[in-house]
Amino acid sequence: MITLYHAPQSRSSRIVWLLEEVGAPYDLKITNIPRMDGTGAPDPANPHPDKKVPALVDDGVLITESGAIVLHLTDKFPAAKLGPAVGDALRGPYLSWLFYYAGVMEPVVSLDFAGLPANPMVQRTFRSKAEFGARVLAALREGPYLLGERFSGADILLASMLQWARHTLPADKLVDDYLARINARPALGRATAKDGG
Ligand SMILES: N[C@@H](CCC(=O)N[C@@H](CS)C(=O)NCC(=O)O)C(=O)O
Repeated sequence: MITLYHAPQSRSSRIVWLLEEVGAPYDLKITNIPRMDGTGAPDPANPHPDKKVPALVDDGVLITESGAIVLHLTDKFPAAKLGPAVGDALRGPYLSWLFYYAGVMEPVVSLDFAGLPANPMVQRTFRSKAEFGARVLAALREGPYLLGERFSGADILLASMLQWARHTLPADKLVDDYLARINARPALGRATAKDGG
């Protein structure tokens, strides 16, 4: 049994979306978290070590971090074809996008949101929005998705960031069309309907 600890309109919303995409039965545990506006509080029932969401428990095993959860679910449900398997030529690009998203894009966007000034150490480690924007645009030019013809868990991570902060990528029709295409997915509609808590 899969249980998702989920706070509405948060990073766990994209995992609700992915669970709808894979079509697996799951239990949604609505979870309190501290919010930026000062509301909310850590939920003692949340098994996440930092009391964050998403936290996924699959057959008693806890998985945290959006990228890890996406990889776990796309591997576990291969029939959904949302994650190229080991041996598939797209596995490398798939892993690269998942880890680039988690290890570079989210930190850069967080620093940007925090209004921190550009810093040589940060630039050296992560580069900047300009570099990841160029990389995404190059992929979408081949498109229509990050892995070419194949929609994947990596698109769920990227699109969920864009749904919240479109300006993190360049103002380009390629990105707008990409987002519109993804926003029309029925699984996203079902997830959004469940996201109110
Ligand atoms: N890197 C983590 C970030 C998780 C995260 O920061 N989640 C936020 C919600 S969007 C949270 O639970 N915040 C509550 C807190 O900071 O205590 C992931 O992608 O899973």
